[in-house]
Amino acid sequence: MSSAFASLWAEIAPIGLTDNGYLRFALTEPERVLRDWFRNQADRRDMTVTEDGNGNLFAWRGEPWADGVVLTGSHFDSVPHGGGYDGPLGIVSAFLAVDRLPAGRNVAVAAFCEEEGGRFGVPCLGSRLLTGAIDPSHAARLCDRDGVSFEEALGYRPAGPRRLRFKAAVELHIEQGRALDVPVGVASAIWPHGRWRFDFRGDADHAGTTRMADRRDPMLTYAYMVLAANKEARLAGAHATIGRVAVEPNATNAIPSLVRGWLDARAADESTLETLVEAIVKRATDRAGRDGIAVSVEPESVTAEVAFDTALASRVSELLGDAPILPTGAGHDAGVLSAHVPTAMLFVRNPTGVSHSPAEHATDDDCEAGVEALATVLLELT
Ligand code: HGY
Ligand code: MN
Ligand code: MN
Repeated sequence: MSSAFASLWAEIAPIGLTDNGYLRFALTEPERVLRDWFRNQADRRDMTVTEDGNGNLFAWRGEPWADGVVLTGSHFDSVPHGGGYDGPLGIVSAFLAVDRLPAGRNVAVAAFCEEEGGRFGVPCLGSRLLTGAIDPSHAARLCDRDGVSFEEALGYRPAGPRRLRFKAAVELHIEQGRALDVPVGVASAIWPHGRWRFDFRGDADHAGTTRMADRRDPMLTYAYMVLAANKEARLAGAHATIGRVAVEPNATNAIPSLVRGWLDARAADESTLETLVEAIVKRATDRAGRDGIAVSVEPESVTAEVAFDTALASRVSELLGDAPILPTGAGHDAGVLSAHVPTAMLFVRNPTGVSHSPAEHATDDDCEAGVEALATVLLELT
């Protein structure tokens, strides 16, 4: 007999599934179908659904936005061709945990908008708007690869912050490293991290007729930056990734005029991160000088280290039979909320640790254990 988790999970598993992982960009068709699914789940539980004017959805047990409600939930959006658990697991688990709470325990389930920053470039966009961590007019103007702005996709100007009167917040999320070898863990911290856009500009020219000595080819300087970032990160015991690049004119037989690469850099502490990014920028700039290339660096989003409420984390760990408490290098909406509301995170074991990939997976048993743990924590906190 399939578990309560497996049958509810099966309802959303096909939504946004491609032949290579999930494509669930914020406010696109698949995510809108997931939002409808969310509203249907809330209706089945007599929960009131509200939007906050920032693209975030909330299902409320009791009075919406009342004092003392405990918030749970996560996000629906995925990285392009990502896994199915990162985000949705926290929302499915939240509805199942609510089913296990006696009446009168007032909780809210959230579906935060654009957590991955995969479409509009700034991660946790919805929770940053809700908490005032980003200016609504700046957010409104963020555009996707097709030039559609967040305001156009939302259908209105984002409302911006509102006073948060939650008693506490708990986000359940699949673990994304290889550090958890029991079904459920508790988060201690989120590494500081950020995204920096490097623009390398050179001279467009003919691939066939331009002598090598006469070229100002930004692709070379870009390639150097990629190698330098990798080297500097290894030396610093930190993480640096360039997973996204854009080339103009992007033609096989044309030397590019512009190569744009996005650096994702993360480290266990602020000073290591700062030193890492400075080293990468310096090496790229020095090399650009030698190559006759112009380079500009734009920080697109920088997220400070999050240290979750230690008393709450230990209380939750104890409640869950001394579940391990561990940090993560992944950003989360819970990290944004933690500056405003006592916040905890529960991790569900990811046997391979692989994430942001179609190979991301958690077992039904561990997901069931996650639901049980979330219900226990919500019962205690409410
Ligand atoms: O990139 C991250 O850390 C998260 O998956 N948004
Ligand atoms: Mn993610
Ligand atoms: Mn996530």
